[in-house]
Amino acid sequence: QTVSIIGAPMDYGADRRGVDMGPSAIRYAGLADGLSRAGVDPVDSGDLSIPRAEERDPDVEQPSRGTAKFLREVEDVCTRLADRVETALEDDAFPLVLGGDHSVAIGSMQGASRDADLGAVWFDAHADLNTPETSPSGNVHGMPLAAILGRGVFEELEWASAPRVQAESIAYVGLRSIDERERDLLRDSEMTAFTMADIDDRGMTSVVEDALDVATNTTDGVHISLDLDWLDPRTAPGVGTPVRGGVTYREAHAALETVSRRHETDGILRSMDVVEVNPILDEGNETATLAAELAASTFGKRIL
Ligand code: DIR
Ligand code: MN
Ligand code: MN
Ligand code: MN
Repeated sequence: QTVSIIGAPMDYGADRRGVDMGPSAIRYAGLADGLSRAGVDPVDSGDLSIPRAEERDPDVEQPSRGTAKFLREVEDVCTRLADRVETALEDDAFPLVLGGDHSVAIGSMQGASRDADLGAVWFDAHADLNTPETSPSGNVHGMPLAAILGRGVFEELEWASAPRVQAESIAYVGLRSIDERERDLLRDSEMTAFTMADIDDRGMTSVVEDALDVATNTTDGVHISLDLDWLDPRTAPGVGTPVRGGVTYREAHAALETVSRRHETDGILRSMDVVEVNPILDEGNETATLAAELAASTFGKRIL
């Protein structure tokens, strides 16, 4: 299988600068080699060109309700990214998107769901379900699922919502930081949420099996969204919003090997993004290295 690596060096959606260097750092950490060793054929299709945030005004063109910084820039990047993802799929390649902050997932899921009903497994400390009205930060990286599902003011923004992604087909794994008003949105939604407590109780493998059942039920394929702040900050320090009590190194590999095994038997995967690696906050590129390893695990890298 060909894996098309698409860099989306965007940091409009997060407060901390530096996440735009994520694609370079993950490539430098040996992504392509790792994928080859896992048995797939990586083809690097380069980076989207993205103007620096300093050249832009974060406040222009706010949504009719609430705040979403750089929303117009996010729209521009995600629209181009969605086209790239769709093209990769049309060429029978698997789109692997490197972020960038998590708002890139709006573009990757848009593109991956144009010709398919898409489920998703969201590996993240955060729920990413704020709308511009509920967000305490105004940062779009805390909103991609609300955008895709057309919640709140996103309902009016056609570029953001993806009608072929249903809440019932989305499962979170590893949640541990949810904003107050975001919690209400999550409780009222049809999404399945596995928190860190579920992983403690049942073990990672069994939780991920259930998450995959949710994401494959009545869909044509699964999108994997991997936010590196899903991991414990001691293992993955290079992220903008670290939250203590996260997934361990071994749990993370177990999770993505579980995804890989299901893909080998049932061909479930359609697209993936790996986001929020911030080299400026990292220690010796270890978070980027982990991101590259976990991508390789997803495509079948095994110990034996
Ligand atoms: C927070 C942080 N919930 C927000 N979200 C993050 O700004 O909406 N998502 N860091 O990955
Ligand atoms: Mn996230
Ligand atoms: Mn098409
Ligand atoms: Mn997160």
